[in-house]
Amino acid sequence: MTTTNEKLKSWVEEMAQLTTPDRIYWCDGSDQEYESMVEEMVASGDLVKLNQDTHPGCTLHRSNPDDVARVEHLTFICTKHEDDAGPNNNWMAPADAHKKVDALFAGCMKGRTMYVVPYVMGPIDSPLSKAGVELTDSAYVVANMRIMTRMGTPAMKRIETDAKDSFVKGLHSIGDLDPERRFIMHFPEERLIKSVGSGYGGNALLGKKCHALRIASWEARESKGWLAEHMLIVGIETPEGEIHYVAAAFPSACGKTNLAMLIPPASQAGYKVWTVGEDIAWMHLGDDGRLWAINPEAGMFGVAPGTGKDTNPNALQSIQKNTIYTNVAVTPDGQPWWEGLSKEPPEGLTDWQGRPYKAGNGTAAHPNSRFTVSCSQIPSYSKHAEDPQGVPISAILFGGRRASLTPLVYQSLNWQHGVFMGATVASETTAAITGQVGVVRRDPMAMLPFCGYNMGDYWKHWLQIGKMSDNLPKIFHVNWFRRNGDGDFMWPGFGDNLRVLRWVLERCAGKGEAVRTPIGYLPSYGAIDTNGLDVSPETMADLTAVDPAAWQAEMDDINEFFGKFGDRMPQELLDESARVKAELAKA
Ligand code: GTP
Ligand code: SPV
Ligand code: MN
Repeated sequence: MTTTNEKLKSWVEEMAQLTTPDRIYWCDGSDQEYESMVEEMVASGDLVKLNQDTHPGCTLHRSNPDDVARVEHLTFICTKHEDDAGPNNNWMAPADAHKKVDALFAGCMKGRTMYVVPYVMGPIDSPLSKAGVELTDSAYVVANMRIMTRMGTPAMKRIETDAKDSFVKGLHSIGDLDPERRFIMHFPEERLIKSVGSGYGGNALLGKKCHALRIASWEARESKGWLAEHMLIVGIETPEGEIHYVAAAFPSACGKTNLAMLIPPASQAGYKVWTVGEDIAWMHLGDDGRLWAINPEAGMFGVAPGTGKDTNPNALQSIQKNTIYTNVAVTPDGQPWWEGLSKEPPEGLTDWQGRPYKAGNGTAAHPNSRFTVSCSQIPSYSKHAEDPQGVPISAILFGGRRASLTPLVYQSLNWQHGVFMGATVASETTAAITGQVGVVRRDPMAMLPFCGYNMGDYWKHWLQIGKMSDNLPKIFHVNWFRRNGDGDFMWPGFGDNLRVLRWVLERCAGKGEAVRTPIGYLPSYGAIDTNGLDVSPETMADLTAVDPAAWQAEMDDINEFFGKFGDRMPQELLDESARVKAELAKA
């Protein structure tokens, strides 16, 4: 196979000249192709077959122990002007970046196959979807792309019939997996991604963070009227049978997958939850002035640890078949295992590195171990998830993982204040990125690692959307992760987060009791249904209160952060900050 698209054909030839693969293989995305690639990887040791009686179609990949998460310090936005990348990104001049990575790409596919992977992000026939082509020398990446995107012949058709040749180009090689020779480079002005030296997740599956967030966020601002966001999309069906859609941005490993498929607790009879997306949302302004969201992805690359029958039974059920596991542990009879699947590690476990499990060696599964599975296997997958126009969003939630300060939930006073709330999200770092875990950092809109341009301009884009419609979603901030003096979570989380979503939807409907404070509307005492919960009234009061002194300190930190953006900083957010600070001083 090849292609009738001349631009694609010549780019593939050029990249083959650079990387010198032994073979070029054009992927069609068929079941047969997937199965034969899996067999090849099992033969080469790249994949291990899991227990086919309990987990049919499931395999395990053990990545290089130095290649287990996204590498933010090696991720670059390469624009002509450094200011266009902004203080939120690493920047390199395009010519320098090309030179640097092309030296690593030179001859790197010798002895290997170059796979040509055409893909579409979004429902295959949606006008909102976008195409790309990833060239990679990793069969594991191809198998994952097949699950995560609409990959193969239908995608190629779309690319060949697009007169504008708007597909995004991605060149990927695992190289020698040396962290010293690893770079994830983005050239938004060329609609191009070059990634070398990693085979893991967002570093290597270029449709996900590189295309659907970094390149797409750039494009969304340029063409106006839409947003590419690190957000889940979930539909809440009320006992009356109305479905309201919520989009929520939480940083990596802060609960998007879990919220997207929560199961209502017994006390919340009549509610149903429908999953549309669990990591990325593209939201377009509709003719009705509402924001309509599609999920550009077709699969999930979800965090394994913590996924259990009490926390996320929907996810657990999704991953019993046709799933690629990465860096989990294995039981003696070949079943996948991770911390949180059961209380104690089973006897005779093999850890994520393939060694007999020993308590002294750290966790059995890597903290950022993951599963790759098609969304079609999610029991709560929405029948509207493939709607070409997307689903209308009623509320946007921002949130982070913070042991103290930020309340369980509060609502912005208006769109501008909501943008301020998103811009000031802070969260404790997690194992999803290499580096220290548990350090609070600012992660605006959960997009710090994913915004493909200057964050100051990104906030302006958000504010601009606010001026284009008066029918936009209401904006809220949530925090499921407050801890008490003993270090225990104060809020039960997971399924019980529905109680918070109910208050959110009541507020959207102009109901739901709230108290206005300097930081926004907080739920009035008793406004959140705690019926049947083991949460004391004191804890509830604590979770829905503002501590003015602590918030003053927070405002100083926010202003210091805003200071980094210099003349790209939108005045509206500085005004908002000054307002909150002044109101706190009077509180
Ligand atoms: P990425 O895929 O990295 O973007 O992560 P995510 O935002 O989808 O996070 P995910 O839902 O996978 O959750 C990450 C971790 O947080 C898991 O270990 C969950 O068990 C845990 N978690 C999710 N929701 C809650 C919650 O409401 N309360 C508590 N305490 N933990 C939660
Ligand atoms: C994240 O880190 O936000 C993820 C995992 O969703 S990865 O695909 O590796 O970026
Ligand atoms: Mn994510």
